Amino acid sequence: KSATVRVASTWDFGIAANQAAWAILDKHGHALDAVEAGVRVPEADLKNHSVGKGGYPDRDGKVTLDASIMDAEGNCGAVAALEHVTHAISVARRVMERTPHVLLAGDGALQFALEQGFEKENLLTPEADQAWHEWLKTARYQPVINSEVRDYGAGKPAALPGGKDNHDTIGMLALDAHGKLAGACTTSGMAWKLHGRVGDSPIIGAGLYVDGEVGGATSTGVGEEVIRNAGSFLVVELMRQGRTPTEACREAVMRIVRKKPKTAKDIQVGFLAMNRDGEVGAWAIQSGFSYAVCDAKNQRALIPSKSVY
Ligand code: SD4
Repeated sequence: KSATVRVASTWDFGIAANQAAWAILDKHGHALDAVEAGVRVPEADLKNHSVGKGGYPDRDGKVTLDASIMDAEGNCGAVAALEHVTHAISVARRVMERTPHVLLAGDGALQFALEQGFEKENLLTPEADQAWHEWLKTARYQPVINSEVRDYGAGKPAALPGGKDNHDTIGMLALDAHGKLAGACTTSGMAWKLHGRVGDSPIIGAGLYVDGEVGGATSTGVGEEVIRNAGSFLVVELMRQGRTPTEACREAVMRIVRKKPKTAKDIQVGFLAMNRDGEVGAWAIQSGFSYAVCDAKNQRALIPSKSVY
C-alpha cells in the first residue's frame, strides 16, 4: 500500500497549524521540521488559552508550558513546566538535538532555553491574567469536559473568554515524502493547576509517541489519566498488533474508561493516531473532540472524533 503525505492535529486550531506544517511537507521537507513549524502557530496565538503565550496560568498566576517532539528513529526531546518562553516545542527540539537528555523541567529548562538564545518573555497576557483573577474569586480546581466551557466555581459552567476557539493541547503527527513520521505536542496544561504540575504532553509515551515502523499517537484532555495508562505508547502498540488508527485510539480510550469508569464520565481524553501509511484515526471519551487533517487533496478537513459518550 502506498503511503500518503499528510499532517493531522488535534482540535479546530489544528487547521491553521496544519497549513504551516504543509508548507514544509509539500516541498518534500522533513516531518520533524513540519510538526515543529505547525505547532508553533498556536503557541504564538494569543487568542489560544491552552497553548504557549496567552495560555491560562496555574493557580499562582504562572504560565508553565509542557511540550515534546519525537521522530521515527526514537529521537525525542521534551520540556516540562517551562516558564517565559513561547515556543516550548522548539526548546524541546533543542533538548533532543543538543543535549544527551530527553526531558528538562522547570528552572533548568528555562536556563537551557536562555543559553540556547531563546528570548525571556512574559507569557501571561492581560486577558489570561483577568481570567485568572476571575477564577481566584472562588479558586476551585475543576476541569470540565471540553474547554469551550469551564467551571469557575460558581456551580455552573461559565463560558471561557474568547469563546469556542478555546481548546486543549495541540498534538500533531506528520508523514513526509521520504516516508518518515514525526510528532509534536505542546500545551500550557490544565488552567489553574497546582504550580509544578506536569501533564501528559511532555511525557514520551503518554502525550506523544512515534515509532517509524508502526505509526504515531498523541493525546489531549486530562493528562493524569493519559499518563496512568501510558496512552500514546498504548495506541502505537495496538497499531503494531494490527489495529487501525481508529481502533487503536478506541481501545486506549476504553482502557481509561474501564479502569476508572466514574472519573471517565466527567472528563475528556482524546487520542489521535497516524500509521506509517498516513492513515489517520481518533477516539475520545466525550463527544466534542475534533481533529484537522491536511494532505494534497484536502487541505482544511476538520473531522469530528467518535466518542464513548
Ligand atoms: C494536560 N493534556 O496538560 C493536557 C491537556 C490540557 O486542558 O491541558 N487540557 O493534561
